[in-house]
Amino acid sequence: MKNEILDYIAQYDRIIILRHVRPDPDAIGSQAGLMELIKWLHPDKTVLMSGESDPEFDFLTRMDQVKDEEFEGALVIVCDTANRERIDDERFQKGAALIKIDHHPMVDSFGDVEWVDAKASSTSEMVYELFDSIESFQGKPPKPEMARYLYTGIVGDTGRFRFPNTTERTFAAAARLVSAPFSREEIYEKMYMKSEKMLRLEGYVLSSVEVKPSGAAVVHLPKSVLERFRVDAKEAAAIVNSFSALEGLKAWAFLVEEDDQIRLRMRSKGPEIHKLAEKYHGGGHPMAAGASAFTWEEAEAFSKELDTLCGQFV
Ligand SMILES: [Mn+2]
Repeated sequence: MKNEILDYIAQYDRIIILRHVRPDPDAIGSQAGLMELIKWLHPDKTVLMSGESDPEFDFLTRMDQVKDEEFEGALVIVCDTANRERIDDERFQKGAALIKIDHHPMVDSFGDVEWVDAKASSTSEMVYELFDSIESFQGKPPKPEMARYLYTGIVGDTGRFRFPNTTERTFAAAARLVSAPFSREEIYEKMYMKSEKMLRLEGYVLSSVEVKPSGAAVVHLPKSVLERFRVDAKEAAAIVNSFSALEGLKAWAFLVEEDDQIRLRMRSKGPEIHKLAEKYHGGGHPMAAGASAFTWEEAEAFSKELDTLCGQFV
């Protein structure tokens, strides 16, 4: 599979790399890491990244402005995206060939080549392994920029090497990546330093959240609460992982009110939640998923279903 992908890359002069909407560190990390890898391997090729820019990741990299005609004859590679609907650039089919590289469980098959490895911690880990498979790079330290992107993606999707998706492969990748000089401190600071207001919000949520007998917990974060703590919807969603240690908890959701919808940020320690996410206009992993409700009634219906799902799980 890796060789097939490298063969495709060798055949095209222009390569456009995409990833999912509402990017996370692994989406950007795998996208930008793959770009650096291809540029290193083939300095003459044009490699572009497309997708909406997210200020949160400006410290990492920025997207290119890719013109429609640049898709013509190009190889398009989509990273970290299980289904076509979540690809952040609807022009993904305008290229001459399409490749998918992803670690989510297969939900939507697309592309001329699909490399899906649900056992990988992250797509960044897979891109690292693509790099590691290349003969001419054996024994060489990775390029610092590439290493920085891939390391960031792995750190993001493993919760700093704490989640059970962290394996020997993950540490093998990290071990070689950190042989390149880049600031790990900067990554941790940008991604995890919590401000005072975030700590206050976390305290508020932890003291008000109630774990139901089923093991489900739902945290309501309407605009009034966000305003009170002076955080935006994105910042509020960032503390969703702070709850895993609560007594008796099986699965939980943050209901975060945005301008046009209520985002349902779900996490689980047992019941598989991705199917429920799909039912509510979303998707994701069995233990981490995201969805949307468009009214509070719909959000309530979702909460009931989460409760039932947890109740059925033993
Ligand atoms: Mn990922």
